[in-house]
Amino acid sequence: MAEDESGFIPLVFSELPQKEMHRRATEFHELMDKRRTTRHFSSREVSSKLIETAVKTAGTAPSGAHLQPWTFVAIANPDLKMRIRRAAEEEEEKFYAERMPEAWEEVLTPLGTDYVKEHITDAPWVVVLFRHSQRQRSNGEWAPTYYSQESCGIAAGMFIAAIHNMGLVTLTHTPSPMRFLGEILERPEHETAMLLMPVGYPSESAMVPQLQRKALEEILIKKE
Ligand code: IYR
Repeated sequence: MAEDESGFIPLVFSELPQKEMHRRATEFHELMDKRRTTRHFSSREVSSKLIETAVKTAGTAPSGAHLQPWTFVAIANPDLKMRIRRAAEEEEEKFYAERMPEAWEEVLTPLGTDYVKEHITDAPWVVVLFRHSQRQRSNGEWAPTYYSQESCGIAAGMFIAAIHNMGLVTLTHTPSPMRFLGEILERPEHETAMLLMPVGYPSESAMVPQLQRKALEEILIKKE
């Protein structure tokens, strides 16, 4: 494929037959509909290759001005996981005891969460997604990134889908505040921790809340 002077190349796109499109669409939905978030992880090992592949998949996400404003830190080291858990629990204990507003409690209580975060030490891997609020030019100067929240949100979604597709589970955990993650993981100032995702097998007694997903009619408005 010849490169154009403008730096553009032809799009690689292979059209699928209609029937195949419908088959794949349904199959993918059925797969994703089986995804559940659990807080109960087995400590069974997971190959680091699988984590690498999930991060590579996340790294295919579209991003504002293609700045790819993300860093994934994948932690298997038990001491680091323990330090993260202790710090997360310290913050979460204050949140659950003092900081949680009543309206928040109303929707969180049915999900049975509390300040104890054993998933951080149980899971073989903890992946922390850091969002870049700034980028460094090649001359060392700093400049903004664009739509980094949206970009990292999309990348996180793709990571979650990749983990589910490979037969593992993850949990989107947002310890609040999560500044401690940058400190423990020694990330630079322009990177802000956004999401902590334990990854692994579910424990044999893993539970999930009995939830209902909204019906299509509740989430889709068609204007034809
Ligand atoms: N960050 C806390 C609280 C929490 C908030 C929401 I919104 C959740 O969906 C679940 C938990 C925690 O992780 O426990």
